[in-house]
Amino acid sequence: MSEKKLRFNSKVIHGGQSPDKAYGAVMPPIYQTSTYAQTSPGEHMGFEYSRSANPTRSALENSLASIENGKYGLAFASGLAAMDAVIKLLEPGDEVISTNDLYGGSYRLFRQIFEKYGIKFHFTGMQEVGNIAALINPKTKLIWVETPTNPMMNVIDLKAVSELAKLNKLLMAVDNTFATPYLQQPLDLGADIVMHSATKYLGGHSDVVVGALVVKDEVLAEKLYFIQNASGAVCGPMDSFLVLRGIKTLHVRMERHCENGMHIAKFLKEHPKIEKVYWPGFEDHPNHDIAARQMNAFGGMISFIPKGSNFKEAVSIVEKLKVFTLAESLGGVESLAGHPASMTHASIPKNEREKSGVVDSLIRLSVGIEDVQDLISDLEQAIG
Ligand code: P1T
Repeated sequence: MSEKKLRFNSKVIHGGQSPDKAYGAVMPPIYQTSTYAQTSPGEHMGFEYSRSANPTRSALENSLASIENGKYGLAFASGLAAMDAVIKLLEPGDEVISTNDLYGGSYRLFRQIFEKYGIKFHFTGMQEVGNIAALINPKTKLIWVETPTNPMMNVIDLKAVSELAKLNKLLMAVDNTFATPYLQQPLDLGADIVMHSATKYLGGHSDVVVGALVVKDEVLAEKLYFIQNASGAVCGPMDSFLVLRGIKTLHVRMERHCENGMHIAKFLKEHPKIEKVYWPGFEDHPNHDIAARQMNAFGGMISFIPKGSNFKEAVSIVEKLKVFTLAESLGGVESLAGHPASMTHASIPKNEREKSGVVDSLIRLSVGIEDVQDLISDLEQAIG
């Protein structure tokens, strides 16, 4: 059956894959090699040097392209390395419009690395597409979207943003880390580039740091491949293997992440000591309609604020958790809790971060796939 006809739950297993050419291995071997023998200069079996290409990484890149409904996948050493490659498409003087509520490391990359090279970044609440339109000028080249946002769980209308991008001939990139292609497929909604921290749900087991890009356009793919090879922040063969293995269970893991996430979000919302819960599945979430339209379910990421809480009290809750692990990162099978103001978003100046809602009392949960009753009991004892 042609690959195009496969449904998502089959693509995660078979998409872009074929048995290894040497011995028919069903899983691609970990080609732990830097180089490949040549019979004469330039005569080889398709691989020359593992920065340029490696068979295990190619297997992952083909899988990524398939599950995101793209044509070309590129795997990097981290999510930030993948983002770095996208920004390197730009020239000094170019401008980027980005979500104002995004992963702290993405903000740091933009402001502290690329601004030095003359690229200007604007940050705005993209839930209002008009806010983006107001910032577009002749220097604008790229719209960088993260949805749902980390950690405020705002949802941005990808179709509306892509229409705006096309009208103004701008590139549009979407960080699809929180949703994964199981929940939303940005290329189908008009985005040019999908980016992942594959460290998270795609890998799914908190055992690698990997990044990914997927595109449909051949010219754009060539430009990104040039940067991947010329800058060199590639994903290694062992990590490629681990992410590829993770992707094969993405659909079953995501189903449970979403189900557990819904139960935890409802539990927190009804809890008398909780002030506010940020989860796009609630009908009173300001972007619920868009989320219901562009996502297949609402995911396992939740942020919340305990009532009358401050920095110290929020920290004391996360310290008391026993089944949830207090840690950076998200998207693994195990539940994690984080305190964005002092952890993932500490690199954003306090006044900037608070403007988008990342206050000192905010707690972020990555709901894993454990028994949900154990997770609820853990939150109950920590909240008190
Ligand atoms: O950590 P790395 O693989 O380089 O990916 C960076 C990144 C990019 N985009 C989003 C939405 C992310 O959440 C991340 C990494 N985030 C965390 C480590 C975190 O705990 O939020």
